[in-house]
Amino acid sequence: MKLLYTPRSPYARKVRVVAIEKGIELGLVSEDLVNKSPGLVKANPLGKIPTLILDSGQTVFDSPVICEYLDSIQPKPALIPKDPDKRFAVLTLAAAADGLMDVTVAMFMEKVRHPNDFNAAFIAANEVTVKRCFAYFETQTARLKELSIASIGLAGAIGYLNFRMPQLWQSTDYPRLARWYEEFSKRPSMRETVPKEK
Ligand SMILES: N[C@@H](CCC(=O)N[C@@H](CS)C(=O)NCC(=O)O)C(=O)O
Repeated sequence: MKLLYTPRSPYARKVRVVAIEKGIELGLVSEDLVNKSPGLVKANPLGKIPTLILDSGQTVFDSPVICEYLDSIQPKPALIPKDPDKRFAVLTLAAAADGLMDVTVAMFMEKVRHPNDFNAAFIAANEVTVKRCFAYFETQTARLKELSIASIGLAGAIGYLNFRMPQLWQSTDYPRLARWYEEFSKRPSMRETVPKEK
């Protein structure tokens, strides 16, 4: 199994953490997202990472689907509960964590594309969303204590925000979330996948 990824992507980090926690070995193939490889665009018409290529040649994307695939081939530890109430609570929290990644990536890309004349109103609106998400996650720490697709996704989302825009992570405003994040970040799977540029 090969994972097309970049070492900075929070979506790819989520998949890598899931694989490490489950003891699944992934062959990592680092991709250039500016000059996309024929292998990437053949495997995924969207040209996005993470994309998983199975030994059979079948491809699986995007990151929530890859995580579900990994959870189905190696059920332990279970990261997506089966019980409907728990399942949709965890999946909803995971969707919020993915959304936090989306917002952070969008702000970062706006500043990369327009370093001198970025859309300040767009950035300000997204910063408000980031704060709203943190306030929401601050109320969800009891659920986050369990290792799940939601806790893994959120830790990766906060890690990415810290990597790109550390000034937005005002941990003193969210004491329970900050304590949870500090503890979660000690996991070997998190330490092994800390985002880096190359
Ligand atoms: N919803 C997707 C998002 C993946 C994504 O946006 N990946 C970025 C890198 S962090 C990417 O491939 N960007 C290249 C592009 O959009 O052309 C997922 O969860 O996998």
